[in-house]
Amino acid sequence: MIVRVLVLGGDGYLGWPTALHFAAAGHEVAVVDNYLRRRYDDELGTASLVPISPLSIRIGCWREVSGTVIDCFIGDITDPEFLTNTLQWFKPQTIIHLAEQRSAPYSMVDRAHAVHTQVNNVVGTLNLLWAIAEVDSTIHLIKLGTMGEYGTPDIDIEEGWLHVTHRGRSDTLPFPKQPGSFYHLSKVHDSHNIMFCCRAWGLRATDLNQGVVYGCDTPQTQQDPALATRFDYDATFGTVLNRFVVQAVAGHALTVYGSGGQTRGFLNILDTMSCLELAAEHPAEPGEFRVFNQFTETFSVLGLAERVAQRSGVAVDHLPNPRVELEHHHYRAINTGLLDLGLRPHPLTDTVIDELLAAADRHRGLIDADTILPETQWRPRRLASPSGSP
Ligand code: NAD
Ligand code: USQ
Repeated sequence: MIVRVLVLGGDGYLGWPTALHFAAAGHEVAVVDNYLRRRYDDELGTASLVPISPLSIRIGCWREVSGTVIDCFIGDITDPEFLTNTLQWFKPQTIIHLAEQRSAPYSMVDRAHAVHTQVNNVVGTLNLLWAIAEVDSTIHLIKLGTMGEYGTPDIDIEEGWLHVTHRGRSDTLPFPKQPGSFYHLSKVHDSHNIMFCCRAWGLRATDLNQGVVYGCDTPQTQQDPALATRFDYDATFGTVLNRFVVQAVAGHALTVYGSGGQTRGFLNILDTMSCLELAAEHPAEPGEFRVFNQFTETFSVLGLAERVAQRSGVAVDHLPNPRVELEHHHYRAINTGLLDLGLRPHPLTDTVIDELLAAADRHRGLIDADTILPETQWRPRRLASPSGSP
C-alpha cells in the first residue's frame, strides 16, 4: 500500500536516507528540515567526512535518477504555525520524526546548550503532537527515541514496559528511565508527552528506542555522490564506531573513554531503514503508545575498539572519561519486537568493518584531526568567585 510519509529531519544523517528509502519503495515522501545540523557544523568548526550536497541538489538528483519527486518544506518544527500548515498541506498518513538535536556532548557543553537541546526537542515534539491532534489524529507517529533513555540499570532492560508487583497488586508500567545526558533526558520527556497524548487523545505512536547507528551507505545513497548522507567523526557529533573507523584511517590511536567497559546496543544504518519501514507497515493502533528497542547487537566500547584495531593495526588509547557514566555494568536489553515483525539484521562482521574502513579511506584527505579529541566535560566548570567575595 502506498503511504504519504513525512520525514521530519529529512536533511540529517538518518533522515535523508530514510526519505530515499521510502521514495524508492514507491511511497509519496516529503521532508522537513531547518538546516539546524548544518549550522552546528558552522558553530563547532566541523564537517561531515563524506561531502554532502545542499538539500535542493539532493532532491533534484533523486528526481533525475529515480523519476520521482520528494517534496520539501523548509522550516522549524518549534514553529507551530509552520508545522500545522505543513501537515494540512501534505496530508501525511505516517510521520517519521527525526528532527532533534541528537548529540549528548553538545547538550552538556554549558547551560545554553542544555537549554537549547531540551527546548528544541521537547517543544518540537509537543508542537507535533498538537498538530497531529488538530489536523488528523489518525496519523501514525513514528518517533526516534534512544536506548539511552533507560540508562544502565542492574536488571535486564525490557521493551518499554515492566510488569511490577507491589504490595500485593500488579501493573505494567513504563520501564524506569535513568538517562545520562540532557540530550537523553529530552527523549525521556518526549516519551512521556507522547504516551500522554496516546492515552488522553487517542493518538497512535511508535517510540523507537534506537541504539548507536554506524555506517552511511544505503542502496539509494550510493547511486550518486550527490545522494550521500553525512558521516560524522568529530568528538561532538561522531558516534563511537564511526569515530573509530575514521581514527583508524587517520592513524590516530582509538579514543576509548575510561576503561571501555561501557556497553551499548548498536545497529547498521541499513537496519535503521528496515526498522522504520517495518514500523510504518505495521502501525500502532489508535490510542496505542508502542515501544520497540531498536538495536541488533550489543558491544562494549573496548570490544569495538579492539575489533577495529585488529582490522587496521592502529593502537587503542584509554582517555580520561569526559562523561559521567558507569564503565563496568550489567547490560542485557530485550529487542524482540522488530525481529517479530520480520527484521533481518546485518551483523557487524569483519567484512562490514573492512567496508566501513574503506568508505572512510575514500575521503581520508578530508579528515580534520583537530576535531577528534573530546573537549566537553559532563561536570560543569565552577565559576570564579567575584572579586571581594569571601
Ligand atoms: P542529525 O542531526 O543528523 O539529523 C537531525 C535533522 O533534524 C537535522 O538535519 C536537523 O537540521 C533537523 N532538525 C533538528 N531540529 C529541527 C527543528 N527544530 N526543525 C526542523 N528540523 C530540525 O541526526 P540523526 O543522527 O539523523 O538522528 C535522527 C534521530 O535519530 C534523532 O532524533 C536522534 O536522536 C535519533 N537517534 C540517532 C542515533 C544515531 O546514532 N545517529 C541513534 C539513536 C537515535
Ligand atoms: N565513547 C568512547 N570514545 C569515543 C566516543 C564515545 O569511549 O570516542 C563512548 C561513550 O563514552 C559512550 C559510548 O561510547 O559510553 C557511546 O557514545 P556515542 O557518542 O557513540 O553515543 P551516545 O552519546 O550515546 O549518542 C549516540 C547518538 C544519539 C543516540 C545514542 C543511542 O549521538 O543520538 O541517541 O547514540 S544510545 O547510546 O543507545 O542512547
